[in-house]
Amino acid sequence: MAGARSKDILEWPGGKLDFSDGCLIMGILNITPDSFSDGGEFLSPDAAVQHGLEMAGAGAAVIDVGAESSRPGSESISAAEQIKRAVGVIEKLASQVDVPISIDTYLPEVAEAALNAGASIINDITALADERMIKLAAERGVPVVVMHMQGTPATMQIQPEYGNVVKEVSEFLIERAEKAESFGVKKEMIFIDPGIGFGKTLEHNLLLLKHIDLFVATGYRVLVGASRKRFIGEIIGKAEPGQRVFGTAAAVTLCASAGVSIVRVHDVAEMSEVVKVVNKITGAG
Ligand code: HH2
Repeated sequence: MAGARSKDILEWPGGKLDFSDGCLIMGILNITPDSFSDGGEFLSPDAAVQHGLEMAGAGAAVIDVGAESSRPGSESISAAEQIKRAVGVIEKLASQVDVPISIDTYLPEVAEAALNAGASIINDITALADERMIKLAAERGVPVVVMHMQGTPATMQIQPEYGNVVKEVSEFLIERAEKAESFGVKKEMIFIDPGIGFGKTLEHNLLLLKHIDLFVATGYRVLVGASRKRFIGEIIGKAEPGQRVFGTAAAVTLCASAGVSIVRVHDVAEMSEVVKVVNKITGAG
């Protein structure tokens, strides 16, 4: 029997994503000395490009390049330094892979340099707080990820508080998404992301994931980044991020079955298999 899904292809200048089979994988490429899980592993440009190629080969539909860690307690680094770390890697990667590359930054200067180097998606953990970022996304016609965070990475885990976390986060994301639309970003180019671990306690993260279907029901595509995060370690008693792969698989399964469009992960080969099986099950009939 043929699958129940219809064709669902997102195309823009410089890229294309095919959601017809369901959820897709975004592979994380951190060119940083201090990321919480893989800091320092891919700081050399050659190692970073190699890892990007491996992730594309292992099933990543998007490669997300980040040049600044946003782990709890991290400090920001300059646009010039981020550009120095990211641009050469993006240029090389873009010439060798046919999957789109996203740039994980909230600085318009970094996003623009990355787009000029061959990236074609903007992943903004500050939900387009800087209007120049919205204008850039509108001008270039590229997809944007609009992520929720309470506070800043330096302070966000000190004492996160919400009345109703699901309601507050989804209302915030809809407001930011609508603002982007008012600047000319097309609705189908906007991905909303509840920002797992960004100013959230364990309970907040659990509620956001439990009710992730409500985010899907907004009509915006949804992206979730739960990979190897601390809340998983708290549940399974694993302090080492690399030991949180099965815990990540549980969160990925839940997201993919709830209709999330993209999961952002470190373990691309493993999560590709997880998502393939979930997509087959949800698309059956
Ligand atoms: N999480 C991290 C970074 N960027 N972007 C989106 N859209 N959603 C996320 O959940 C998200 C993100 C943090 O994870 P990681 O990149 O592995 O670590 P670090 O920030 O320490 O580099």
